Amino acid sequence: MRRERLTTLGRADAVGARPPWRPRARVPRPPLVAAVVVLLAAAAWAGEAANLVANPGFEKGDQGWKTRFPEPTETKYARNHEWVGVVARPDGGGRCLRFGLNGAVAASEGVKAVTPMLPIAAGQTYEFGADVLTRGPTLKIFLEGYRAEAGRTDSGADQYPGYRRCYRSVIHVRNGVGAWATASQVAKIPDAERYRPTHVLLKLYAYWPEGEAFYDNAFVRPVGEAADGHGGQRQRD
Ligand SMILES: [Ca+2]
Repeated sequence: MRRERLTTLGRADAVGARPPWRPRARVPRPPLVAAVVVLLAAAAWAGEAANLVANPGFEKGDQGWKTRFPEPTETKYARNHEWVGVVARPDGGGRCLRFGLNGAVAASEGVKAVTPMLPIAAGQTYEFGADVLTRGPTLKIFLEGYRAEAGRTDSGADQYPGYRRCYRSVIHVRNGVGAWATASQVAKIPDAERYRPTHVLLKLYAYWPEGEAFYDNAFVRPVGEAADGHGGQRQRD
């Protein structure tokens, strides 16, 4: 009895009959869905391509990140790399940067990881930041701007041969305590030529109090033509 009923229904479908509960006139969905999928894919591609930071999620370990500071002017950070590691994310899902700060380090120089020089375009506004998680230490994220300038030979302590530091924007991270959060800020890149950086560095930093802190998915990306931003300051040196 039951089998016969199912067979009958199947045959009805096969010849195109519609069950009464299915609306007859319906907007065809596949093209719409396809368009949305294409848009999402394009957005994902654009976002990934736009990030100036290489290895932003630490899936390649600390490749592309400076954690060792052997320069004579960086003696405070001579052991910096000992407090930095790339570990499995505490919540799973890939790897992340871990800072482990003891009391002495937390109370003095803190711990940092820095990108290489990232060339930026004039007339663009940039947003920067990272996913953050702290179990104690205070976090700060710096976007530091430099201009190529021949004759500069200083090295270490945020100085790089061939560059003059001319700009800095800081995120005083207040979220990410005990749970992952995203900290980000739009940097108002100066227009005046003297202060306009040709390159930026992203610096992830942690200090007092002691404990461990994590960074993942760091980014510096253009978000449009130069407009109102905040959080930046011109800097002389
Ligand atoms: Ca990651």
